[in-house]
Amino acid sequence: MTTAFITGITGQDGAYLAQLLLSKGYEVIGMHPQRSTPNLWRLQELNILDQIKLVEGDVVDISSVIKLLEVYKPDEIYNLAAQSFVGASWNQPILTSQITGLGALNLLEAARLVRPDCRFYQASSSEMFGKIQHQQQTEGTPFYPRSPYGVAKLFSHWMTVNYRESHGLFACSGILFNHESPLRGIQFVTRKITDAVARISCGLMDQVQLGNLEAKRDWGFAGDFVEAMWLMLQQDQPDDYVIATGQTTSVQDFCKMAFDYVNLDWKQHVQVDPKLYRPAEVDILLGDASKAQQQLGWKARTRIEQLAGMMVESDLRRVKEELKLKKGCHDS
Ligand code: NDP
Ligand code: GDR
Repeated sequence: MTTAFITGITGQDGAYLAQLLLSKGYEVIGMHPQRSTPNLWRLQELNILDQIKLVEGDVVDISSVIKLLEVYKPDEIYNLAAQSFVGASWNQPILTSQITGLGALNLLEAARLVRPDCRFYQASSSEMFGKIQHQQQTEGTPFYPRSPYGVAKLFSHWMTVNYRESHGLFACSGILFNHESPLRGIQFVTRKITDAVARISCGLMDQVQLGNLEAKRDWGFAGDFVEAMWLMLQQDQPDDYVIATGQTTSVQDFCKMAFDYVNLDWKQHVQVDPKLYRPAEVDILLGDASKAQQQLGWKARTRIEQLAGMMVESDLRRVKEELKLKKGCHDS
């Protein structure tokens, strides 16, 4: 049985990747940081919690990682752990660099020391492109990160390349563009919008405050994107790949799609709050995943309209469930 070790198992991608690997017959060891209440709702929603071996460890603490690699001897390591919210990285640049930057180096170094023959995946990001220099970004586009998060990801990206080139580690960096799902964290703009759509449509609120509506992102579905992570580690040679849909959409157009889904006019319910603007913005991202298509046979399958609909449906279900529970409490 192949054993996979996933850091960030409790996050959006950790949950979908674990589901994929379990379906392929893997043993999945999922590492999560020590929390007074672990964040298990995603694994519960996918109904896979009891199939994963959950272990506590922190990417900032290399000794915890080394011990876990010694015990579980994984064949594949997926480093998904991060402080992943770009907006928060200006308030916590040092913590972000420790987790998102140095954390990846800890994993690489632990892998080199304990499991040098394993295959390693690093969750890199289109945020590394930042201030756009090519209309459509490929593996060859120069990087120009615009946030402490982007800078930290650039460090971990180059460390991954460096461990491959200096130590011969089978290390791949997946440069993934934004990917969303019903399991997306609520602070990210797509989920913030679809949650608001559900609450407004159920009469629980009337307005949602957003920042820059002009920003454009290449948004895909997380369920499609985790397949690319796995495919990278199944190749004969390690390499880096851009993973994207090849279509870009503004925040405003995403609002329109989500509100249209429940026949509401977004203009009546969206307010712009300048406090939500970022100190430096990534205006537009648009990826070219031709290399992944040619070498991995990977292509995004879910269109943005489908994704928006899937997320609104799921938030409507959650909000209605919440209302039912509240009503049950009042009645009893
Ligand atoms: P999430 O924010 O949903 O998940 C992050 C995970 O990291 C959580 O499980 C979190 O645990 C864990 N974590 C945080 N700090 C530590 C730590 N110190 N040690 C160990 N684990 C920690 O992110 P996503 O699932 O969306 O993304 C997965 C990875 O891919 C991240 O590295 C992200 O930066 C990167 N990425 C994501 C993209 C996207 O669009 N989703 C695009 C490109 C890259 P807890 O739940 O307890 O906080
Ligand atoms: P991003 O995602 O920064 O691209 O990082 P996010 O959804 O946070 O922002 C996307 C764009 O929307 C604009 N925006 C708002 N964003 C948030 N969060 N909240 C708002 O109210 C709001 N209004 C407008 C932002 O300014 C931005 O332009 C995500 C994360 O998953 C990273 O970890 C990952 O690396 C990148 O995607 C690729």
